[in-house]
Amino acid sequence: MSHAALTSTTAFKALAQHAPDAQRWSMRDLFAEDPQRFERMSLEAAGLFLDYSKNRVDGRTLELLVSLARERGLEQQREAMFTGAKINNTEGRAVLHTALRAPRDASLAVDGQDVIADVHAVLDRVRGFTDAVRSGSWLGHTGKPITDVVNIGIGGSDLGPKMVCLALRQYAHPRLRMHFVSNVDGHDIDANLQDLDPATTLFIVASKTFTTAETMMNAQTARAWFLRSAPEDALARHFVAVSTNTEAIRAFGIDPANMFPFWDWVGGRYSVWSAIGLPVALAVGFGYFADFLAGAHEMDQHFRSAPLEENMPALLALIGFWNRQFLGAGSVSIAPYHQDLNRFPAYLQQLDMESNGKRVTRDGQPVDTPTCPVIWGDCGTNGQHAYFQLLHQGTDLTPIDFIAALRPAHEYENHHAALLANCFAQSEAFMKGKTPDEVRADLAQQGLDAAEVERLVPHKTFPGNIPSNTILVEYLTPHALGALVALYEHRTFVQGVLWNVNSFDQWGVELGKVLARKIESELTGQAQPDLHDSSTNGLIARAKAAV
Ligand code: G6Q
Repeated sequence: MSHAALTSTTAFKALAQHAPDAQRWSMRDLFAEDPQRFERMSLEAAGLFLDYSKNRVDGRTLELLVSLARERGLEQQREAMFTGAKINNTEGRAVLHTALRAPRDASLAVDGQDVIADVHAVLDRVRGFTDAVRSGSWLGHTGKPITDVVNIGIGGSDLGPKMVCLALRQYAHPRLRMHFVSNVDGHDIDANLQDLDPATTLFIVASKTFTTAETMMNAQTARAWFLRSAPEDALARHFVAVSTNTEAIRAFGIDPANMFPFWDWVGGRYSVWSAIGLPVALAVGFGYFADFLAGAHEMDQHFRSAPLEENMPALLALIGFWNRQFLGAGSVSIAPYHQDLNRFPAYLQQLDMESNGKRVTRDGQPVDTPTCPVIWGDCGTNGQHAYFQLLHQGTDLTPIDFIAALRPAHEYENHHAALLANCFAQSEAFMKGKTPDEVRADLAQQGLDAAEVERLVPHKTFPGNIPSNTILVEYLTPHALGALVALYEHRTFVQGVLWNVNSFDQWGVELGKVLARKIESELTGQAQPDLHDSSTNGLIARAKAAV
């Protein structure tokens, strides 16, 4: 395993030598030269299909990338993660989101504790509780079943359950409406509580640390809102908590019987598989939640055992790395051609940017290449009518991940054909572009005179050669979604190994948790304004004058 600077590894040097040629390749030519390219550069795993043929790579590029992964110790580090080694070396923690979806008969000890038994004990409690709420046997304090569930959490305690509840809305319980409050901005909780009846509302306070200021403030506000119309002893029927911090939950006044624990070896952004997924299990039922876990587990097994040359997360990661390091792609656009995946880009944004948005290696040395690109995106076809312009003709190279389901969960077949046609047409257009001669031929056919044709040619030319991956599922089932999320988790892991960064800490996010405290006390008058810079002083003064 190499801890050498990335650029000094043998495989990186070989890639750097190979790159100038590869940078000149046109994907049109690569396809023309190899009729088998699609067969060669696509694969199936855990019910997902990945086409990575529309990338500026050939067999040699992939070979060199796989060599780099080996030289960086990917296989050993993968095994270290799966077996509970403390690979989160700045927090001294194991990284075991994979254990959250391991079957009951698996076994894994961390610090002498059987984590699989712990995981399934909590899952059994999740099943019991969610069955009761869904069946209507869990009653609010006036004897009515729950109709509305409000998850209060932020970051990893919000983005996962929210994304999955939206993605699986087809499976949702007809009586239960799900709400998510994350922002400390009172407009968020205000909008969410607008039409709710406290007597039929269940609050989930979700916080790994149970100290996060936004979540604590929203939870206190929800508690006060609830107690306006209910007695204290009704809280136990309406407030549950998910956390690793039992003491703090008790101090908040939540019944210990209503606590769903998880563990410090689950990172926030990797926690949807734990009791943080409680809103998902409530919405779709424990059976489908278990399918979601099973889909992820199938991807885990593929990732853990498939040779790197045929390993879907590894290939996705290696190609992303190639695009970043050697084609200069500073961002990646995620384009789900599925409306129910509309929160997926935001979810991936946290997963990837919080994990690999790092500038020092695991040993504290400055990295010697760029690391995580910016991840962003929105649903196709909406993006096509907005920012796709920049992707087609802007000055930066932005690779795209297309994600689609072959079959819809609705009956409007004509819509689905139109959707898929757009998805495939875009990936083709990004690859092929449109040459000046093709533009000329088009315009001439429309009867434009020669001068007008030449005036328009530069504007209507598309460089193409823009890399993309296409990921297909048959239906967007809980199983497929689990596999899809795990695919991206492992992609992030592999890239972290290549860059030799700790993908499992988040000191930049921790900073945000303390920064605001001082100014908040100045704003609310508890502390005398300190001397900040003139801008910050001026902004505080304006806010105080407006109160
Ligand atoms: C995730 C991050 C971060 C975290 C939130 C909420 O990996 O650490 O997004 O999830 O800051 O933290 P709590 O769950 O502790 O409230």
